[in-house]
Amino acid sequence: MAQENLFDEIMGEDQETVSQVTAGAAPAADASAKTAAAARAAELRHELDYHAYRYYFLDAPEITDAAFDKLLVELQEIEACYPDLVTPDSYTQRVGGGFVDTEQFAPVTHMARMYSMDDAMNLEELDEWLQRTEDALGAGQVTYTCELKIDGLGVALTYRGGAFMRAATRGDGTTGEDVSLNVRTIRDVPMHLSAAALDHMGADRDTVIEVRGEVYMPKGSFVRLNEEADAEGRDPFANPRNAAAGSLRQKDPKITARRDLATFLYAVADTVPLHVDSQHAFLDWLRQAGFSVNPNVARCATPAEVHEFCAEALAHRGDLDYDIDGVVVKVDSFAQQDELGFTARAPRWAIAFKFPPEEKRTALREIRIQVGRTGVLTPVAEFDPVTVSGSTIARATLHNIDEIRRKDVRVGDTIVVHKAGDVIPEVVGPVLDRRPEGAAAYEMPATCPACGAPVVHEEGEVAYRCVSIDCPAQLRERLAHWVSRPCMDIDGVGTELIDKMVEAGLVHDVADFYALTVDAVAALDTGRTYQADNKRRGIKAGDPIPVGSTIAQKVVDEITRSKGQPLSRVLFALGIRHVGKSVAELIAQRFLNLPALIDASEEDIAGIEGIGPKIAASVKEFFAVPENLAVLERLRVAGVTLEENLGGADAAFAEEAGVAAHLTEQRPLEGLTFVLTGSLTRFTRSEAGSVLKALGAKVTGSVSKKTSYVVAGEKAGSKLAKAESLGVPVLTEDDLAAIMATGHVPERES
Ligand code: 3BA
Repeated sequence: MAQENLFDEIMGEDQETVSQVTAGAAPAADASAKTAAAARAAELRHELDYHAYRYYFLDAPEITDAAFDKLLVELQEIEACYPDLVTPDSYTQRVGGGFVDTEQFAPVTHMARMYSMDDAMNLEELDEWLQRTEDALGAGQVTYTCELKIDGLGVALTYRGGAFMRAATRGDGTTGEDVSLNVRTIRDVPMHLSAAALDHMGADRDTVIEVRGEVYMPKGSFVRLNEEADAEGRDPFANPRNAAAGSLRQKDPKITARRDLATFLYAVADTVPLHVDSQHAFLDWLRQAGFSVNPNVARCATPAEVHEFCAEALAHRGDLDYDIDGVVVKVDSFAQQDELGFTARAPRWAIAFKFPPEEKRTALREIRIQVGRTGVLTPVAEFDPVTVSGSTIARATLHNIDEIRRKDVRVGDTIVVHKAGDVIPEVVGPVLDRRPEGAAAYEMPATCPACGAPVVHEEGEVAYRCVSIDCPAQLRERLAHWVSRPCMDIDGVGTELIDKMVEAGLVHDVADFYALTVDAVAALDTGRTYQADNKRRGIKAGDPIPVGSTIAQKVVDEITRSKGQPLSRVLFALGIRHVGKSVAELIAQRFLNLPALIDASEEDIAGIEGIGPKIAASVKEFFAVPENLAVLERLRVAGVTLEENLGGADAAFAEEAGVAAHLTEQRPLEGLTFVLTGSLTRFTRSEAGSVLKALGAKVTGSVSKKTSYVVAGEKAGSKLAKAESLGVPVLTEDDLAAIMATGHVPERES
């Protein structure tokens, strides 16, 4: 269908080109020309709205794509000449920035609270709610509106005088995030509400309404998006809901525009001005106004009819092109809704009947053992691929032997799988009456499947461990952890390449990454082979394909770049037991550099707020191992930053703090060492530290003879005293501000 591309074209780059070409015409305009332009712009907007409405809602376009485009280009040209004629609701603004009232992702307070809904997890709980409702309002006196529960993201759309003004996520129900720029690109969101619907509510140009609903990604679009991700080597989304969330959170609305999101609306902040008296009449009003409203709605006069609707919905769940996770049952009459009112978190007049998570049967082929970076053996169920809740799964962790025994799953079993929280693949259990004869209970291996070393199972612990120090599987996981995004963030080095590096004997520990040469990486084979001969290059089909110098150069560049990562990331990347990302940050912020941390006592470490004795002991233990210290020394020699708060983040922060770019380039404080103490009023110590480092200074935690300056804020204590006793010059916060402005430490007559 040709028209499918209609809005893609509108949302392409062309729009900016048009504005640039015509922008120069503005000064020539006089007042009467502007009045005429304004009138024409209004006319064009009206026409565009009308044709978009015919196209999207009536599915009966009257004009061709090209004709629509022509109208749009004309409007764009007018708006380019008279930027103040641009309105946020203009169809020309479906992509792009520069809006008056909206700032992407800024907090938005909803007109009225967006409540939650109480859940009924099974039919019994649904019946309890129905019973309670009938008791309160009179048996047989209640009509219910049943809606499908769309598994999307709650949003609120605000219109002023019938024109789109803003969109926000639900957030915590009181405050959400401004997602106007992204929502504007969703094709079924009307930029103007129909005149009929506005008339019905007696709206004038100042009337504000806030309608609510769900943004979702159709399953088909989700599958296409993931195929694309696969082809481009990006991580796929786990499910349509995550894909929709990711798309809505895009910084670049052009990307959102290509994501094919859609909406269903079902609520409003304030029903009073609408002149409707029931949920079903309200849904009609929404439809008339131009919103997408889910067509699968039923009015049910009895609890039995509600049951029937739920059964139907469950049966047809798989036929829909969007995910649903239940049915929402609402008391239809607004008067009766008012009678029931709200609890602290949810209306009493509505209930979400949640479907049990979708389950599938499949065959358990193998229980494979994964060796983690600390040597823990984790059993993983490998089963025939099945599609569950919109995506294909083929494996799920079984966590540990206790879990396997509890579930009693055996290789060869027919098993039931589902997605926990609709996301994480999980084995529910075996289908016992289909168990093949002779299927044996699973036992953990006695030796490590990766290195053959004996497996240790400590009394009272569930974990089985490979304690070999040169287990290749542990090494691989440790190396993979080192390069991962939250650690050293070395892009382009994945487990496959790591395996090749280890196999080739290039990498035995994390420090070896920093000795890799482009030539050595380029010569590694990718594990793939050439499909055809290439005489000129002396290649025969079946020859292994090497990594090649282009990719090798990128890999080496990335590794070099990672030397600038701060100490906190290094600490996390080292894989010290009990040291996760946030613990690593606390430690790094306290000691600021590695020597200080190595020198620290267990008590010093345990003295950090948020860090207990178990962690402190583990850290000390790590630094007590000579091999670990040797690796750290090699990292230092290679040039890895073993200090906190260095690198790009500092320059970025300095820029934000108003430090001139040429200063961060010149690094005028190179060679100077600063210590910050006491509390500053204009910035935090860590912010001030960032700026000083961006200017080339070293910032440390303790005062010594080598300290060039101490910056003392309010309530500076022992460090100030020490500076004075050593004769280290002391600066004030004002001096710091002067340094930020000039790059120089102010001269002082003493
Ligand atoms: N109806 C979600 N809340 C819904 C208006 C109430 C409500 C929902 C609904 C509170 C769906 C909670 C978040 C929220 C707008 C508050 C629906 C769906 N009705 N059909 C009763 O399809 N997911 N969610 N959204 N206000």
